[in-house]
Order: sequence, then structure tokens, then C-alpha cells
Amino acid sequence: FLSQPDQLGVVAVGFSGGQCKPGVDAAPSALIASGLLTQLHTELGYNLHHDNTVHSYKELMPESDPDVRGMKNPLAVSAVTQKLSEQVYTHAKEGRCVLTLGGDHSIAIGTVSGTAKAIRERLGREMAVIWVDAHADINTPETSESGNIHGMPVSFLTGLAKEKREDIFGWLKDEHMLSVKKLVYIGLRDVDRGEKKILRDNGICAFSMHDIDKHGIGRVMEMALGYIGNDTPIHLSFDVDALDPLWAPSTGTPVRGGLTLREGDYIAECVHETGSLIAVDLVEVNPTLAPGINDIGAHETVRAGCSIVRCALGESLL
Ligand code: HAR
Ligand code: MN
Ligand code: MN
Ligand code: MN
Repeated sequence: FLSQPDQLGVVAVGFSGGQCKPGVDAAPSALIASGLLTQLHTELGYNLHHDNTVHSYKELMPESDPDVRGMKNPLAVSAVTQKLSEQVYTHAKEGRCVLTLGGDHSIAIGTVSGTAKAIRERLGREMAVIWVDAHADINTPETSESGNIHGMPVSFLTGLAKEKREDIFGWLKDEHMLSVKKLVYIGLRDVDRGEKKILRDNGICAFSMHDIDKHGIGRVMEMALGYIGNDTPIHLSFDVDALDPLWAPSTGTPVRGGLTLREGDYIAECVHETGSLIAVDLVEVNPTLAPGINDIGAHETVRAGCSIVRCALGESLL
């Protein structure tokens, strides 16, 4: 009932402006070239709604884009995510599950705001977000040490950060917002001091790598899904750097001590099993950062990303 189960909207977002390393914009093409969309159609049986375009949003790029409140590329990130929000909304409003291939994680400002609005309109419900990441991405412009907006999307989506300027995320309205009570993190292990305070002060539900070591991924998923509750629409935002660099080395900010590929797949499978999945983001694959010989790192990272997406969309269903 949450969505038309076999209809999948796909948005390919070749955008890297939320951080400083080029190459993450090449991920959608690499994921698609490795056969991901074909598999979703022929093996998992989805009817794909895709414009066969990797969007770079060149027409939206400003001539100049000076820092605002320390944020880098604020006009570009705002314009791209505003457009993406409409693209995702259009799919979700039709009841399609939405797959977004990023791109850096700043694009979640567009994806989450788009699904949140569509779910409110279609079902009169608030959705939940499961944010799988080594990082919390909940800096405000003021707490961020880097100024990279991919470290801030959650603060704008929850209203913890606000900006009046319409052209710098002021387009985010109440209907786009995510409640801090409907947010669950999994995989955290590199959280800034200011972010830890934000997580504590707002009582945000977070399962770090420590919690996964302590309880095991099975119990952590029970607790995470128990917190969200049955029948709540779920948007899964999966940053590939949640995986250990052994499995996903080609990413801008790798952090050791992460999830195994099987743990990542398991998270995605559990979310699929709920029947409440309404959207998946896969972000931060950077095929140009390729440690090892013959681009093996990039190849493995793309493969890992494809596996996560297929699991979220039901590949392991027996
Ligand atoms: N917390 C740091 C910052 O705000 C690093 C954020 C990092 N990177 C990501 N996002 N890949 O998950 O800049
Ligand atoms: Mn067909
Ligand atoms: Mn992230
Ligand atoms: Mn991350």
C-alpha cells in the first residue's frame, strides 16, 4: 500500500559540489555501466521510470558561488538539491519507490525533502530515514570545520540548520522536513564533537560501530526497526563509506573499522523485508579514487554499491 511495489523511479545525479574531491559525479555512470539498472529490470522485475540521463545540472551552476556562513558552493548545492527534490517528488507522488544514484551525500537534501513531501501528500504520514554512514552529516554551517555541505544535509532536513535565503536552502519548507524523532543512524564511527552534542541534545537514535560490535547487526536492526515502528514509510540513505574501506575503498572520506559487505547487505535486506521502503539513495562512490592496481578499488566499490541497492530492492528474497 505504501507504493506500487514493482514501479521504480530512478534518478542519476552526477554531482560533487557538496565536497571538494572531483570524481564522485562519475559514480552513476559507473554503477549503470556495471549493469545495475538492467539487473533491477530483468532479474528483480522492476518497471523502471528513468530518463536515461545522468544529470549534471550544468544549467543550474552559478557564475560565482562565494562561501556563505562558511558553506562551500552554497548556491550550486541549493539549486541542484531543489531541482532533485522535485524529480524525486514526482516519482514518489506516483507511488513509485525512488532510487537515487549519487553523487555526494549533500544530494540527500533533495531526495529526503522530495519523498517527505510526497508521503505527506499521498498518505498523510511522516516517513522515517535510516542513514547508514560512517559520518552523521548533521553539522550546521556553524559547527562544520570543513564547510563541505555533504557533512550538513541532516541538519538542514531536520530544521536544526536554517537559512532564510531562498537560493540557499530557504526553499525547504515544512512539508519537506524530517523529524529528528524519525531518524536512525547505523554505522557511525567518525562523528565531530559538535555533531555529538547535536545527537545528544536532540535524543537522536544512533547505532555506532561500537553498538554493532556489542549486539551484532541482527539485534541492531531489530532495535532500529523497532524504534521506527511498523508501517512507517522508510527512506534508506546509504553512504558507501559506511562499509569498511576493505570493501569500499573508492570514496572521498574512508574510515577504517566499518561494516563488512555482508553487514551492509543485511541492513538493506532488513529494510526491504519491512515492505515499507519508499526510497533508496546510494552516495559517495568515487570511482576516480582507486587504490590498488588496475582500478581494482573502484571496481570493488562499484560492485559493493550495486549489491547494497539490489539487496534493498529485494534480490535476496527467497
Ligand atoms: N564531519 C566531516 C565534515 O563535516 C566529514 C563529513 C564527511 N563525509 C562524508 N559524509 N562522506 O558522510 O566535513
Ligand atoms: Mn521493460
Ligand atoms: Mn554521508
Ligand atoms: Mn560518510
